[in-house]
Amino acid sequence: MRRFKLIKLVIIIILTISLSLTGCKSKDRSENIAIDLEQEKMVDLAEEEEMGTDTGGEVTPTEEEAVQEEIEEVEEEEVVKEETTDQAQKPKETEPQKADEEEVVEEEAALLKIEGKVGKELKLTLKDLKAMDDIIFQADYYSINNFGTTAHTNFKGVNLWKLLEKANISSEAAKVSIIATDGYSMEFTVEEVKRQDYIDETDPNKKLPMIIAWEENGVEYDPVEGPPFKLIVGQKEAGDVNKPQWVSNIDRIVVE
Ligand SMILES: Nc1nc2c(c(=O)[nH]1)N[C@H]1C(S)=C(S)[C@@H](COP(=O)(O)O)O[C@H]1N2
Ligand SMILES: [Mo]
Repeated sequence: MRRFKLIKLVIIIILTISLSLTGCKSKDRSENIAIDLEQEKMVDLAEEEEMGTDTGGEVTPTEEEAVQEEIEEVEEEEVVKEETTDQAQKPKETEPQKADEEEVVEEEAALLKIEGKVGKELKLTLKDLKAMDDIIFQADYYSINNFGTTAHTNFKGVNLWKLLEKANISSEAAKVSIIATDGYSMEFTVEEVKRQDYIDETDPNKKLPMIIAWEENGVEYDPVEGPPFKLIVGQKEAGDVNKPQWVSNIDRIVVE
């Protein structure tokens, strides 16, 4: 009887090793399940034999056959399981991939939209903006935020008023809203957008337009973080807290 148990133990060990070595390298989970299942079966088998007719320590051909049958059953189940998990996993694997691709496409196509009271509504890519040599503007803008933090930041972009002229802004237009993808928005009067003399209170010689920037301190915005367009405004007068007006990740400009 002891010998018989030893043989069964050896068979279980061999089976466990051989199963863990075969075929299911990329399917760790189904492999483990298959091994658990197999071990359960072997335990069942051992229990049955323990309770049933004792053959006196000899492994009879019938018992060997039974063991072999169990092995084959387990292996078959394993294959079926692998197939079903394959089928179940494939759509799960491809769907997020598709979503990623769509995201990439959206990023590539990040468009600055100009809508409302304009002769021609525009949908501009970063490339389109960069090609507008005649209205590109670069300068250091001074900023003050709500906490009183001040800074000078260099921006490169296009002159917003000249961009709206390219879109044939209507003479009836009164307001311009700059709307970001996160819902943040700023509204200006057409007169405010027209101004080309915003100031840097630390440098009385500067006259600054409102711009749509794509580059900050020599670094372009990362399109992964949103549309790479940011509204920059100088100060109206000394002490003007202008930084909250700088709208990041602009989705569209609406003229009303
Ligand atoms: N899209 C978007 N732009 C935004 C904001 C925002 O929440 N969303 N916050 C504004 C405020 S209140 C400030 S002070 C500045 C902060 O700019 P920073 O994040 O570059 O410091 O961004 C402004 N632009
Ligand atoms: Mo802010």
